[in-house]
Order: sequence, then structure tokens, then C-alpha cells
Amino acid sequence: MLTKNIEKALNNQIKIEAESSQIYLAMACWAEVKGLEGVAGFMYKQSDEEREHMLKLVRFVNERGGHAQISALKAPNVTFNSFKEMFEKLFEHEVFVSESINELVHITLQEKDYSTHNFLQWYVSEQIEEEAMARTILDKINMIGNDKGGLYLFDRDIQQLTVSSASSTSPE
Ligand code: OFO
Repeated sequence: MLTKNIEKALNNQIKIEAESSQIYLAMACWAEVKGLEGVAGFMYKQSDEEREHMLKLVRFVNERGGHAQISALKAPNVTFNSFKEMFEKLFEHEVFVSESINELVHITLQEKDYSTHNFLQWYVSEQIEEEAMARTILDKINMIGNDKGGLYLFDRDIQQLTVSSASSTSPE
């Protein structure tokens, strides 16, 4: 059984994961209309993964005697000055999500809720992977600079880049 405090914190994370999905969906749309099909495909996939993260939390809250809240979401940014800026925003967002997960883990320890603490370990590993992936992408973008040919190859190859743990260990 979840305490009210934990339930509230998990519901907050549900909202963050839902907003992440919307943010990445907006990025996918921006990339698609700019003709970056590979980047768009990658972002659509990221958006789907965030929805899965949200659903995993929703089911956990409901199964543990709480009530998952589906709330209104903040509208995401829909345009970017460059695809480099878009990926910088993605990285910043993942760092923010990691901080939020860490805070959640901290609360479970304070409340001595070891089953929720255990459940959250999947998210802890996932955030390590997602931050690493965002960093790898930014390194590649910095290498490309203004080279159009480099951008073409990046757009072609990005779909091969997946978060290893996220793609192989999808949430139930
Ligand atoms: Fe939900 O992992 Fe990214 O934000």
C-alpha cells in the first residue's frame, strides 16, 4: 500500500513522463517538417518510450492501492533554431528527469517504502542510459559542425542509435 506522500510523488512523475512524451513528439514534428526523416523517426520512438515509462508508473500506482492521476500537461516548445539546439534541449530535459527520479528515490527511503524503491531502480538505470545517449548525440553533432554531408549521414544513421537498456528491457 502506498503512503499518500509516495502516491503524490509518483503521480508527479507520471506527469513528467507524459510531458516528456509530448516534448519529444513536438521535436519529431519539427524534424519531420525540416526534412530530417531519420531524426524524426528517432524522436517518434523516444516519444513512444516516454509514454511506456508513464504507463509503467500508472499501473504500479493503481496496483499498489493508489489512484494514478492523468492531468493536464504543459505545452511543449514546438520550434528550434537548429537541430543542435533541439538535442541540447533533449539532454537538459533528461538531466531534469534524472533529478526528479533521484528525488523520488530519496522520498521512498525516507518513507521506508522498499518495494517502490526497488521498482524505481529500473528508472535509475534507464536515466543513466538516456543521458549517455543524449551526450553521444551531442558529441556527434559537434563533430559535424556545419558540414551538410555530415548532417545527411547523421540523419541516415541516427535510427540505429537506441538506448540499449530501454530497447531491450521494455517495461511490462
Ligand atoms: Fe522517461 O526517460 Fe527520458 O525522460
